[in-house]
Amino acid sequence: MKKQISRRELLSRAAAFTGLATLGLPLSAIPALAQGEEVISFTDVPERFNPGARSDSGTRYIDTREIDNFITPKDDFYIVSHYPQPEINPETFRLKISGLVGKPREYSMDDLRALPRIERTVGFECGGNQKALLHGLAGNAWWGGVRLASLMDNWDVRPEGTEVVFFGADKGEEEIRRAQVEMQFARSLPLEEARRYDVMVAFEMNGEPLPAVHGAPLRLIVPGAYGIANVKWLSHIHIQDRRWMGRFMGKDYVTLRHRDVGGEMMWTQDAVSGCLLKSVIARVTRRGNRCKITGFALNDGTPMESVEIKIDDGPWQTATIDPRSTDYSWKLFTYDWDSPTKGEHTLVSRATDIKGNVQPRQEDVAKKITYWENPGQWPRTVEIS
Ligand SMILES: Nc1nc2c(c(=O)[nH]1)N[C@H]1C(S)=C(S)[C@@H](COP(=O)(O)O)O[C@H]1N2
Ligand SMILES: [Mo]
Repeated sequence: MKKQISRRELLSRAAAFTGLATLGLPLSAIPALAQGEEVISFTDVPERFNPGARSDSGTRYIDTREIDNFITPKDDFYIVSHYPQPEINPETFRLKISGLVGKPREYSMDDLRALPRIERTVGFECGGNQKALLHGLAGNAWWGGVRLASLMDNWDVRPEGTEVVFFGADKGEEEIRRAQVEMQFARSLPLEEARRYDVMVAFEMNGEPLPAVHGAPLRLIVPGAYGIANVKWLSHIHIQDRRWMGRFMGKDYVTLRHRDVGGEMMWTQDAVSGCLLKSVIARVTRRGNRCKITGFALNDGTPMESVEIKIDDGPWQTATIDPRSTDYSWKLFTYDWDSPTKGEHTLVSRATDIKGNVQPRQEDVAKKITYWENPGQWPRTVEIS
């Protein structure tokens, strides 16, 4: 697949694909190409790449080659749901609080909406994001809701309460040591992490009510974490004295890697939690003799120092980070590539945070067996005609 895509072709494709033309929706969801600008094709796109469609398991990824918005439109945002989507009536819905608290309690949606509202731009990716999907399990949205710490202030959490468990209303059958049990989606956070200033229970996405598929009426947002932490259809919060060990903390979303533990190399298993420093080249456009390289970077919220681009065997060059970026948003970056020569080129990016952490090359990422967490530098190839 080495052809250049014209603006018209791209527009009609995008319209057909999202049904925007028929719905009469604003064109902002369509890649904004300036007059005379064209998209350059990557030559490394997997054959079975099928963005925008829901797979049998309900997963949907974006076409990162079409990223042109700082905020991902809610209808485009990627979807990962491990159990069937629960039906929740927001009128009768109650968020239940239980466990090592002064006394159990409940909040209706009206109770939550009456509290001081906060808004945060938070981007995240699925811990299972990967090259085969062109890293399309990622997005950035503007979430509105209530700060979790201010809710917790009223719970009289007992001193033994050290872990906060978040249950989604979605359930599924799990086979554990040959027993069939029904389990609810759940994740937990240590108390101190749950009380972090930016952690929120969200009921709005991009200024509108949270869509059902993204967790309506309520979801947890843990800025700086992989997507798995952001429990959708949040219906119950339970305080206990130990970590939750369910499927999504103790079995799946667990990275088996070989790493240094006090001077000894060991195989270790860690729950996917804080987002590893990462950048991805997503899109290349061209106008006349000038190319523009665009991508996104994500991390745990440590301020980003730089994103750099390397073309073929050239030096690392500093890209421009979108000034709308916040610590917890994704960071879009662009780089002007003047007068590229004809032929195939390799482009790679690397992110550096202010603590001096540098995104590792693929070969320097600690050896791991499981496919979760893919922060290595990702060289991409394009054909300039
Ligand atoms: N209740 C519940 N929350 C969930 C999930 C789920 O299956 N059930 N999937 C998680 C995973 S793995 C990811 S990557 C994000 C995806 O959020 P999105 O579908 O809104 O993009 O939600 C997380 N929260
Ligand atoms: Mo995920």
